[in-house]
Amino acid sequence: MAVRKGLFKKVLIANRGEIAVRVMRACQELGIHTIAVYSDADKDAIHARYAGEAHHIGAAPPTESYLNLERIMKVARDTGAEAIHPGYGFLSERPEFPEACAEAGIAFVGPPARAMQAMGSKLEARELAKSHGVPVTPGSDAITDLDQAAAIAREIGLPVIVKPSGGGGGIGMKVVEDESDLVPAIQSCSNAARSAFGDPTVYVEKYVKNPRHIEIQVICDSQGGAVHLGERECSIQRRHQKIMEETPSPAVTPEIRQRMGDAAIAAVKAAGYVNAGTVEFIFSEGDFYFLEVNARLQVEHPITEQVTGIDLVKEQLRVAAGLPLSFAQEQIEWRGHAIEMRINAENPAKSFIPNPKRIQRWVGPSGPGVRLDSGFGPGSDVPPNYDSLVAKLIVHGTDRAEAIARASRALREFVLVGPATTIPYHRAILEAPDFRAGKLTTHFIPDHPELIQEMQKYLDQPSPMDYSSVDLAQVAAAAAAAHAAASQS
Ligand code: MV4
Repeated sequence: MAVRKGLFKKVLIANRGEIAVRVMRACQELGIHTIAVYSDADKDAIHARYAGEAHHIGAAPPTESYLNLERIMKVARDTGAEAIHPGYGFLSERPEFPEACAEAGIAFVGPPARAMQAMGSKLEARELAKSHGVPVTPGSDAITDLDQAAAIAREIGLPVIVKPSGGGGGIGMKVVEDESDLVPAIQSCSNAARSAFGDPTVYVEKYVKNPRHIEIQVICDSQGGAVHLGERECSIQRRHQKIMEETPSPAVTPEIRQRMGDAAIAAVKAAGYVNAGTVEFIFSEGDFYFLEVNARLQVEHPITEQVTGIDLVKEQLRVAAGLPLSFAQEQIEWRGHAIEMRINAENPAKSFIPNPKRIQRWVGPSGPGVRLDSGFGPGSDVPPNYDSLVAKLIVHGTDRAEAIARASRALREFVLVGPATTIPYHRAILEAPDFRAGKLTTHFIPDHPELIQEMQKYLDQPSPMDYSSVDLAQVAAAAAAAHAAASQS
């Protein structure tokens, strides 16, 4: 990487929605000129209006716009962008992106292509981690022989989980309880892996039952500096989509945090990683096992920012410019407790089916310890072409009890009329005794089907912040009707 004297003056943000706005907010504060890109579906989007300049890159389908590397690179070259921030999703973890940037002499605000490549292969990442002393579950190399697979599974001991090497996020994974199910599981996983990732390679791991999903935030500079910023508890997820995250984890002690943090740093350093990244672990009965590395800034990064006071996007921009991190490990202090709730335009009562609609009324929650990251507002259209995240509500309190109370308070204030959303579902989670007791596993959502019923009582409760109608009962009825209509359609 070329050594620079200071920060960038012009940055292109190759993304949309809340994360594009989040990155531009950091740029705005740093005096960096921002360049947005947008699709047909996002002509009036906030991210395009927020930027110093905005350029149309194509039609609404992602493949014709936010996934079109050539178009994005052309805008970057034409506008003289010195750096590109990829956000998350879209092209953010494609090694071709940092490669194209290197070729164009533009800094990529993310890891080098070779580190990204290494982390993209889950088997390679696992081997790298293992060889650097990071705990992994007992497992196999790439399965090449179906007859050998049975012997391997017997050696590891059932249950096992069959995983694709080509990509993470739970796609194609199969849990095997009976030996007779092993070969079909390998074939099914391999087929899914081939079509999703273009790589049929699979491997087998000992299956850890009812684990927590806990991840460590790391950031590395190009001078060898590497720090961890503690954990995020991400067990509350549905079909591998996180719904609510918190930090610290109710299960992690300072001693465990230190061991997980050291392991996470060892894993990313082994890969020559630079920039912000996340090391995922499964956690069970006090033990943790490496899963994979997410080579990007994640959706849930704000809870880490709230408890550490560190702006991860500003640090990303520093390290991408060749500057050292602005702080050392010893300077990091974790203060209080933070929770993020993903507010999706989805109907929880109907298997969380997306419900993209125009936002008719919107009053964001505010007050002490409340942060709202969104790329939408009153009058915004939520397009059907992209994911259904409309806002992230992040609360911070002195301890977990205050954070929970603050989360409930903020959700009560939030006026979001138009699409059905996950707001009432979050209110139900916050009241659940298991949640309050910190009893969390990756099966929390399927284990608590009653939350859908519990959510109903919030549908006809008006927000005290909704002044758009004199008749609050009428406002409540409109919100309930919107949910009811979404349930029928
Ligand atoms: C596992 C596991 C249990 N044992 N590996 C899923 C996504 C990817 N990041 C890794 N995942 C898991 N790997 C072993 N050896 C549990 C998960 C897992 C999970 C599994 C089923 C349903 C939901 C899950 C949520 C998080 C992690």
